[in-house]
Amino acid sequence: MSKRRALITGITGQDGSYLLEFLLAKDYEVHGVVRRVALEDPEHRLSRIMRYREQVQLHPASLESYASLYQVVAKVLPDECYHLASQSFVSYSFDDEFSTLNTNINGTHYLLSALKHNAPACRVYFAGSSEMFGKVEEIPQTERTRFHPRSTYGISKVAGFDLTRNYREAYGLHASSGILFNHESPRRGFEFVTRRISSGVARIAAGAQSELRLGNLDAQRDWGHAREYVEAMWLMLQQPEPDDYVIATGEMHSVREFAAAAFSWAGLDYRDYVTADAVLFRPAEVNTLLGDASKARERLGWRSRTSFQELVREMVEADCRAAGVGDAVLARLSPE
Ligand code: G4F
Repeated sequence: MSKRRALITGITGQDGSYLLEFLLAKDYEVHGVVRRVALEDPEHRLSRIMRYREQVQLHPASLESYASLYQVVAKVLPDECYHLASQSFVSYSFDDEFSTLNTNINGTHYLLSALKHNAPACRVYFAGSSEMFGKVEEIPQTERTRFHPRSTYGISKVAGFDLTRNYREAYGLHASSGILFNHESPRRGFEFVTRRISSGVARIAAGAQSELRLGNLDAQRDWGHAREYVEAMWLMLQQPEPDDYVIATGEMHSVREFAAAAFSWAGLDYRDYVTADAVLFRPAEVNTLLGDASKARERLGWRSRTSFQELVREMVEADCRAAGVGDAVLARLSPE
């Protein structure tokens, strides 16, 4: 039997790299969409997937170009397509609203249309986001909670969600959206708050930095482990019918709690190092995100397994090792 063929956009990111590993372990033939510049600068831009370079086929294309996505889809003819690529940094969407909307909305639309024309039987996953709930209308949030996005990033994800549902209803595509709450790991980008904290702790523990400036310490998030969240994406596409699912841990912690836990794993008190910098506050904040993943648990058999403390520990340990901190700190961080 021939291998199942998967196409991943955003394959070089945190989620893309975990999904690539997961699908290779399931014996898929994996293809990825990357920017042309990534192929020219692999050491830097393909760092998360470099060790799988021989096992994956990469295709240059841009979310801004329908023709380029169309050609990749027509060439690969995937059985499953995971659309993870986007301008995903909420904070940046306040600086460049127009490109966030253009890239995220058009990119999703182009891909769905290319699939409709070339691979209508392909099963499609769209990376929705808890940011769509924004100014939350209820706590916790479920698949039935009304969206109230607070950034153009959130608006672009609501549009992508609606497009995905419309391609399902109008053209019969097996297209599902995951409403993923924040998911982190040692592969998280440095611009996101959890990695900013874990890498800051490591630099402070290594003596390379003495202060960590953060924005709103009181914002609360539902943080899970990215490795587990990509399993949920795959499970959605194995269902007989496409649908939308909240993926979350059901636990909420503040940025302050994350910082306190991260510093404490390194034997430090966050109050000695963290300062809140007004420049890093957002013009419209999302204060409270807490997901109820009951539907995913019941229908997909999925549940989050990594505790908050274990997630923080894993991230701080990875960054401390990379920063070359001393054995005394590493001994605190190693489970044995
Ligand atoms: O880590 P963040 O930048 O993630 P955010 O905005 O929640 O978005 C992430 O999760 C979404 C899912 O809900 C994804 F769709 C999205 O693509 C991305 O992965 O910020 C988390 C919170 C915010 O409230 C922010 O104001 O942390 C607060 N924060 C406080 N200080 C900070 C900082 N955020 C960043 N990035 N940097 C800070 O220094």
